Amino acid sequence: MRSQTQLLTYKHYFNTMKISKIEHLGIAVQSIDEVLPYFENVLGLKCYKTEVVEDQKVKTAFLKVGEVKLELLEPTCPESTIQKWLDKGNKGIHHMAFCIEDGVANALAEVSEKGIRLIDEAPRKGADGLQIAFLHPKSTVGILTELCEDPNK
Ligand code: CMX
Repeated sequence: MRSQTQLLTYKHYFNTMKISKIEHLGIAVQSIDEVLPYFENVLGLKCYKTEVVEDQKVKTAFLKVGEVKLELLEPTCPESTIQKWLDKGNKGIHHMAFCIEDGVANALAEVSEKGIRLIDEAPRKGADGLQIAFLHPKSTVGILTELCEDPNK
């Protein structure tokens, strides 16, 4: 395990992943139906898709703000990581997702070398047809971070 000082310098690394944009902000909610009127009727955004991601135990709803998506996350069972997070009294923004130009697999190899703790060792299928991988918030300044890649681009 690397020390905090080593983690904070990264001086001898020349390469960094190429982030093209924020892909989405993940927002944890107990009920999509209950919060959707706020996003649609107050903020004037439009939900364009809902999808259940079985292996993540979540139902998702997507809205767009310009190029950036908001991903509402509703737990589908008590064992869902989203339900556990809500049960601890948290709510609101749960994670931040970046679009990686040069591939999630490359980025994982690179950040792992830098001592960042991975939740996913390899890209896997996420919502909205993306390949995704999560980095642990304990090594990403407290922000649960998702790396995303559109396999069709
Ligand atoms: N943001 C910041 N910190 C978080 C966090 C979050 N969203 N979720 C958990 N943590 C922190 C906790 O506060 C805890 O800190 P302390 O040890 O200081 O108390 C630490 O991380 C560990 O949390 P935990 O509740 O003990 O452990 P969990 O078993 O819940 O696992 C995590 C946490 C991040 C590994 C897990 O939630 C995970 O794997 N997340 C990634 C997958 C995910 O979020 N899927 C749903 C989204 C679906 C999608 O977008 O496709």
